Amino acid sequence: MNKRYSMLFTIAAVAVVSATLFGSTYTQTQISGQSIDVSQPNVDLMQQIHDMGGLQLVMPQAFAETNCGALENSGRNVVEFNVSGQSVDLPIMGGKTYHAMTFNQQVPGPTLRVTQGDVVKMTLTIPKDESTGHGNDMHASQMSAGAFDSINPGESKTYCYIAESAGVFKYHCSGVHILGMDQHVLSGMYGIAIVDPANGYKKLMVEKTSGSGVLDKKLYDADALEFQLEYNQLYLTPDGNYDAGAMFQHHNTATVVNGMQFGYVPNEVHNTLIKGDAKKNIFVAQPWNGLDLKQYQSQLLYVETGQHVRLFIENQGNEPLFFHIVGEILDRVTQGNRVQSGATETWLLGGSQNMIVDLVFDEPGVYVAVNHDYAALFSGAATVFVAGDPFGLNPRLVDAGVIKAPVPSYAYALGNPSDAVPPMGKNSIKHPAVNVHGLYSDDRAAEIEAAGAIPLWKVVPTLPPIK
Ligand SMILES: [Cu+2]
Repeated sequence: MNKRYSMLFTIAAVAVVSATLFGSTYTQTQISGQSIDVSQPNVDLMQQIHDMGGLQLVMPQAFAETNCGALENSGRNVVEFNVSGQSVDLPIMGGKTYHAMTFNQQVPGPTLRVTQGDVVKMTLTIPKDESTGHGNDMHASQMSAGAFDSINPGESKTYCYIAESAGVFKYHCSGVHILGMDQHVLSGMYGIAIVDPANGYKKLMVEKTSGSGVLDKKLYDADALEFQLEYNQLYLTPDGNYDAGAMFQHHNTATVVNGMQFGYVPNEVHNTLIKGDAKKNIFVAQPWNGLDLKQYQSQLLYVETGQHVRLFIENQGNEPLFFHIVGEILDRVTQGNRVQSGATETWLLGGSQNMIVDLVFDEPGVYVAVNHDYAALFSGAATVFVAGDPFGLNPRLVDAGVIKAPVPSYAYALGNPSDAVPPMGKNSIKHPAVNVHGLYSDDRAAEIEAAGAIPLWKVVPTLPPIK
């Protein structure tokens, strides 16, 4: 913040106003037409501006502090968010790896979840052996990446802000003094912060006509089963390095959802359950098929029919996202905390845009969430939701002892993938089980497992055979 004092502003009208912000004097300028050196604020200057008709500005408390000071002791709930900038090699479709840059050895980075009004205390640490510096820009913080700047290997930097506005917000590496930001973000250094509204989420009203054609309004409780989906692209050379030339031409190598192409499609377990043969693929693309792929084996997203489902969606990439779910209608689309649409088929998100989709899957079935741009869809943006028990597996799962009684979704038997499940928030329904899935390094996968997610590659071979 002190930088603001030392800058010579060419200003046009008026208002340099001092306000007391956390015990320090803060100066704000507006444009008017004369030069004032605000590095030397004094009473005469303030009086002069006041006489010119200066405006009284009240700065939002959300203004971030690079030295946490008063914000940390403001009496608000303080949520610590510690991330580490680390380059690691991670797999891509086709059996190769690429040189990923990550927060905490995972792509996307960990999701921060807070309630509107909380103070976020964010610390970025760069290990000594990391090959490059990194920066940070959290869009929820209302602080520019330039103010955070970047830090070098072996260093750590903390800042605090109040999560003032509800919604979904991107965070990302800002490169080294902003340079290389594209490379760092498109190589994996991105994530989201979910800021729950202070008063919680709203109930969901779904209007449909019943069989007789009568308008049927159904109100669902605000509590919902939640998922997070982050869309991005990879621009890679054949040896797995970032290809800036390809990026400038918007010529991507892959479209990824939560870091992986086709990360949420059936795998050999589903093939076995449905076709009785692990090798008989039941979906057009099953690239991550096999228990030997451990945390990278594709997993499906399971929901119950008639359940309020909430999706937090961020376009982290360079290309538009035409979000559509085949066979479904998006019952409500919210951006920030304002409803944008209801009963809509597809919603468009540009780069660094987000939305919250609320919907209810009425009928048992398989529903594919896609980027309705065919290039994106066919290069990775197909995400399969399974609602209810469309394959009639309940009796067989009960017979085999996998579950004790019929269940309303396969999540009770197989769990939902950890990288698609955000941290619990104000109106979250707990998932019946969570399995280890994601573009995690082995070390990170072990941490996710230690936190309670089930490693299916270890558990599935121990299950009794399902006939
Ligand atoms: Cu970086």
